[in-house]
Amino acid sequence: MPVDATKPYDPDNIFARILRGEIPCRKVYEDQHALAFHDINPQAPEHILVIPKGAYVSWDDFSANGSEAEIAGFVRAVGHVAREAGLLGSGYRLLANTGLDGHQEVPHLHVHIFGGRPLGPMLA
Ligand code: IU
Repeated sequence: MPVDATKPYDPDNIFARILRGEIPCRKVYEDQHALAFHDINPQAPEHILVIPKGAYVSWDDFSANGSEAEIAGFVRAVGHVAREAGLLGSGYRLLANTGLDGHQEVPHLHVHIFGGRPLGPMLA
């Protein structure tokens, strides 16, 4: 079920629990600002989620309330993960589903990295 991204952050959402180590994930990368792990239900040969370590519901929340260091660190982490996954040559797609119409299911900001096959035109 999609979530309302204007609601306050829920500290018990599944990605918050992954960040606290309460639930395992297949980790790809971690630094001070970000954690990246394989999506549990991959939609492409490479399907990685990158999440900020701070408590942000959406890109909107993050861009409005995140510090410069958090934002820069997160953006750099997304690029680093895509590069380390070897996707630069063939290309890839970044996606951040947001709120009800965006069909965001987990209310902690996450960027999907899809790659490893031709992805076709953007879905609307
Ligand atoms: P969305 O952007 O919020 O719609 O997508 C949430 C993604 O999180 C989706 O691709 C799920 O497969 C993925 N996911 C996960 O990797 N691990 C989990 O425990 C849960 C969801 I719940």
